[in-house]
Amino acid sequence: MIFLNLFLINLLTTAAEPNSNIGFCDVDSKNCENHVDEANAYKLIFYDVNPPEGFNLRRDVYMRFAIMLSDARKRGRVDWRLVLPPWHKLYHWRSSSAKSKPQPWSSFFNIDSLKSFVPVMELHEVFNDTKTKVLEIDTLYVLENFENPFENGVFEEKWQLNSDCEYEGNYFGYKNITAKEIVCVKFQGKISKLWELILQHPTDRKVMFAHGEIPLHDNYGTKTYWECRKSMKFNNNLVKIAKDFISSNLNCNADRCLTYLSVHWRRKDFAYSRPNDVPSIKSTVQQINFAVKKNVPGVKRIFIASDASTIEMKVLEEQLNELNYEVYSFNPSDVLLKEINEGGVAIIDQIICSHAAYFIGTHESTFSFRIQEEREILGFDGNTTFNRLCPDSGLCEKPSKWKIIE
Ligand SMILES: Nc1nc2c(ncn2[C@@H]2O[C@H](COP(=O)(O)OP(=O)(O)O)[C@@H](O)[C@H]2O)c(=O)[nH]1
Ligand SMILES: [Mg+2]
Repeated sequence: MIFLNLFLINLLTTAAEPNSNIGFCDVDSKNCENHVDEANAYKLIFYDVNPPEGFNLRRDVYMRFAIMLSDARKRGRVDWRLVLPPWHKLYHWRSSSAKSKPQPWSSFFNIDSLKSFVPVMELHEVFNDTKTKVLEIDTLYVLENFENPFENGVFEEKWQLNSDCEYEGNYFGYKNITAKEIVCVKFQGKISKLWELILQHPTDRKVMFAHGEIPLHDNYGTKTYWECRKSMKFNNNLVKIAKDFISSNLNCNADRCLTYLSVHWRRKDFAYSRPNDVPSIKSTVQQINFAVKKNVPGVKRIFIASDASTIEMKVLEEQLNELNYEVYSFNPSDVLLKEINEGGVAIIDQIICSHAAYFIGTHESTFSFRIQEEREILGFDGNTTFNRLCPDSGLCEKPSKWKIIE
């Protein structure tokens, strides 16, 4: 057994053929450390998402890849690891405190918990393991949509190689990542279909997909979906800051609080691009007041999570104060903002919304969807969760209820 282990270790280090001069470690070199490194021992899947997409759609794209890998492992394909794409200059992170350096997933999530679902690696771990300053992807697949997804009136799952195109991304903000081969592929359908592409180049060990948001979930809302979702626990530091806020401002130390109602009031691009989905300030106040009276009478504290401007927030707060509500929002000090950045603040907003007695979200906002999922995990009654702000007039479709499956 010991012999077999040594043999395997030897095989793996030999395969790496490192040479200290070029950043690798040469087999004959005295400087060569004799250890198995994960990045060389396993095949790696990297992915990237369309730059304008926000944090919460990116969380869903992660789940698609994580579930694809988990399903493949169940079928015996165990030699792949998923590399977590660093968070780099997201469109919504605009403040001067937003770090220009790509952020690892550990800034926001509990990596051990992610790993409990599927083997993932941070990109910096790949660099640590390869002991080189340059990372070369074997094949980078640039995914593109078909012009007409419903050709002949049907949505057919398919892919098609498309010559002549370029990768317009920036490798997560890293200058030292390249690809040996770039292949453009028109793609539509389930994410497990990506294996068909991967198997086109069976010797590849590092494969990347640009526009990882194009492939769809194989199945949405299944038991595996929820297992994956539950493993996406937040970073402990952010959880602690949120719980301290709830305890000291919202008078609750339980998981399911009775003391406040929370609202995700999405503004910015939603306020001007979806005027038929989001209400005016006046109507927002009326809807909050109505929801309290009907569902949680006696509650006086309202927590507002929002990307609204300071002016809009002030007007909303004043109007709620006039109805005798106490209004809370999470406003970090400059020092804390520098430490946790806007991504951390958004997560703290989500955690605080998740624990409220009653939640009202914004229609079709993935930020609100993630809060609803968190509340399902916490065991809230669905009636307190799947609620939305309605437009000032016209139709107000009820949110779909995505109930947890244990
Ligand atoms: N702190 C904070 N940020 C928000 C809030 N709502 C939206 N944002 C920011 O705006 C982004 C919205 O993009 P995304 O996560 O894709 O959600 P969606 O656009 O609402 O579906 C978030 O990631 C945040 O950066 C909020 O209530 N609080
Ligand atoms: Mg978005």
